[in-house]
Amino acid sequence: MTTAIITLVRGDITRRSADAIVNAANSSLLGGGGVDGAIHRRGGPAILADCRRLRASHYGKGLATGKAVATTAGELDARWVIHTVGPVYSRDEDRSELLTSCYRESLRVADGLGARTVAFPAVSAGIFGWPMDDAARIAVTTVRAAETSVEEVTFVLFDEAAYEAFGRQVR
Ligand code: AR6
Repeated sequence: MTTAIITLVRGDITRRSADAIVNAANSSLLGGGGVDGAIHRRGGPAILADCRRLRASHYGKGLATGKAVATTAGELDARWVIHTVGPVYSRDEDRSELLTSCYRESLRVADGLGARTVAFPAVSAGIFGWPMDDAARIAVTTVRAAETSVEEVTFVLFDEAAYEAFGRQVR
């Protein structure tokens, strides 16, 4: 176990090749908008079928915020999708520990699978409303500190503002 190299790219995570692609899911695991919708659209029905099996077995109540679980990657150029549920941003309550947990738990799942390359989106920084600069700080700090067998973590940032926010953290 060591630490992973961090790289940043701008683009669509569903077009990336990696051992594992992380999905910013919701607790239902049954799909949604944003990157979740894109992953299920491009990955095809095998991912949803796996998610339904998880709901029918160990995850009857869904996946808790801050946790992560893997499924097939379907038609994506990856072996696994790791679904993690980010916290909804709140001005009144500090939920950063839950966002930290998403990155830590996703890497723990990746280690269990033997994944060497993992691609992450900016979890919680879209529909869930987390301010991008803070989301980037938590993402980069957590991955930097993680003891993992994953060799390379790529943050795949959808737009220029996200790419720049992550860029400020890795400099
Ligand atoms: N590739 C990379 N990044 C993307 C892509 C893509 N194809 N599409 C969007 N993003 P979001 P959240 C960026 O909303 O905030 C869903 O309904 C996006 O610009 O996907 O964690 C789930 O089911 C933003 O920077 O995830 C949940 O209900 C980042 O990915 C909820 O949204 C995360 O935005 C999760 O919200």
